[in-house]
Amino acid sequence: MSEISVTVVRNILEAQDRIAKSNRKLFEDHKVFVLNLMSSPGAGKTSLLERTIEAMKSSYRIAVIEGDIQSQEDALRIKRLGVETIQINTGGACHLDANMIQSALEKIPLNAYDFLIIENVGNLVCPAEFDLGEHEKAMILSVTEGDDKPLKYPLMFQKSSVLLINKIDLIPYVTFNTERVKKTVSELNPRIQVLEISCKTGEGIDKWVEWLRNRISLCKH
Ligand SMILES: Nc1nc2c(ncn2[C@@H]2O[C@H](COP(=O)(O)OP(=O)(O)O)[C@@H](O)[C@H]2O)c(=O)[nH]1
Ligand SMILES: [Mg+2]
Repeated sequence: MSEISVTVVRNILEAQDRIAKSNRKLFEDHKVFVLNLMSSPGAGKTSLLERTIEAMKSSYRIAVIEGDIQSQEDALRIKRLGVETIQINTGGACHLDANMIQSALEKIPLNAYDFLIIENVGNLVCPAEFDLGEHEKAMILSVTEGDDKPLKYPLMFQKSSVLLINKIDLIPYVTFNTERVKKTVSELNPRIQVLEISCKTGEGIDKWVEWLRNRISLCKH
């Protein structure tokens, strides 16, 4: 890479950091708890949003930003639950960035919400590298992806506050060593909390909702 292109890349990254800081200030000023939900495609992000919204929408004012390379599929699934949803199509980019969130925020009156969930683009690598201004990052690893993923893709596990091991209803049919994942992940990130869930049966969702309730309430003070 030439010196000029290195400088341009650095300027772009610094601009993204500034925008992330300004998003974070906006969220704090409005006392809205913001979660960045990440995983590989198909791990269960939208399914978890559906479960979460069903469990929490009577007590909290929730808005959702859906990130996808293309299509409105996920936004349509969430809108069906009666929740304000903004779809961002990245048009090829494999992750959301702070600038895209800032543009989406023009359509979301933050003072009308307690909780904003951002479903990032399905990808186990790039989303972890970009600060959106969120309070917390959470990630899903589903049991069909294999128990070696924390070793292969450590960054997302290091950056997340919570790891949700999803699709535990499928454990009898796949080779997945939950203890191995927990051990690797706690070595990569000692502060990470691991929750075992099934979006299909609803198992473990109560603990996840409890974690969210605590975080939302911390944001209000
Ligand atoms: N068996 C099982 N299937 C699940 C579970 N959670 C999600 N799925 C399925 O996994 C597929 C991908 O889910 P989706 O929520 O769209 O994943 P996303 O791409 O991460 O948003 C869908 O067919 C879901 O029905 C689960 O806990 N158990
Ligand atoms: Mg989805």
